[in-house]
Amino acid sequence: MSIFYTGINPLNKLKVVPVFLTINSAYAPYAAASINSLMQHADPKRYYRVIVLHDGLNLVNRIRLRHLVTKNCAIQFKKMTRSLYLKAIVKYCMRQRKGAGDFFSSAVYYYRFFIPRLFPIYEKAVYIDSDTILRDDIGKLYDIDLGEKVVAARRDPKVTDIKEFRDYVDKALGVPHSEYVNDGVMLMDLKKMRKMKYLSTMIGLIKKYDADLVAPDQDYLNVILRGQIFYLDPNWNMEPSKDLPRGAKLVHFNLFNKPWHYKNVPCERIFWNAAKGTGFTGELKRQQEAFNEEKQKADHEKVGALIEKGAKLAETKDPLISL
Ligand SMILES: [Mn+2]
Repeated sequence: MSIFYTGINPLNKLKVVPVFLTINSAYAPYAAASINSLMQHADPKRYYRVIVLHDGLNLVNRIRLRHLVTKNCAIQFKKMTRSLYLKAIVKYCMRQRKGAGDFFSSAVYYYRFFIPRLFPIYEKAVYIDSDTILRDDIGKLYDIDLGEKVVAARRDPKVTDIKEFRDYVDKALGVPHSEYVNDGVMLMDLKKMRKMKYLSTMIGLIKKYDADLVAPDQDYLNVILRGQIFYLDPNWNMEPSKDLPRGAKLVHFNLFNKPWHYKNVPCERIFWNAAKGTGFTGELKRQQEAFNEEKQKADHEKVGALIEKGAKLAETKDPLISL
């Protein structure tokens, strides 16, 4: 545990709502906005513990994030140690990075699957990407009863909407696209994930197939947990849109149109309001200004390349990975 762990420590750990984010230094400003929004919507009668898994977040950023603590929301940092599993993932990512147009070649994406192992004190936890903004109390997500299921997540709208991704999921993963979920917002039953050895199963697939995939961490999840997923109300993982429904509980700035890169994108006000008071606004504004035409072009090309990759991988006769 970091010496910068602060805040409440209620006696009954089960009464705490544990919320995990996984970041590197580059994600710190977005994570700050996300954490800030979480705290703004927290129920004053409950306790929350935000746990940030990172790969060596610098001291300054840890201090800045720690400043966000409130009376009933603690922040804790946990640096990922180089276990054999993590080494296998880092190596896999290095090989993937050589493929052009890859969004998902960072080991940070896989940290969420270490949570069950690293935190045996928790039976259940919420995971959120750092490109999310809360509009409602995350404790309500934590309270959802998973029944027999292992995780709760929403059907991935990018897969529903984009034909190339639908074909990719059906053919390359062998998962019906209507069942495929986004892993950017999840309620995880950590006890069940420990019991089924989720992490070592995933590492096994990585080692066995060394597959070049469109969204590897998420693709493995969908293959490993097929049939064991609770379908979350889409309001808990909404795409930004001009007319965001009133019931939206969380906005996820997934893949394109990040408000810290582009002006005049849907839900940008929601993002900038959440960033207010975090101490990161200046940095975020500068990032947006620096995101010139050249960078925008490269960003669009990356998205195009990802869709193309999906189309190409969908040409396979057999799934690229299977249990
Ligand atoms: Mn995301």
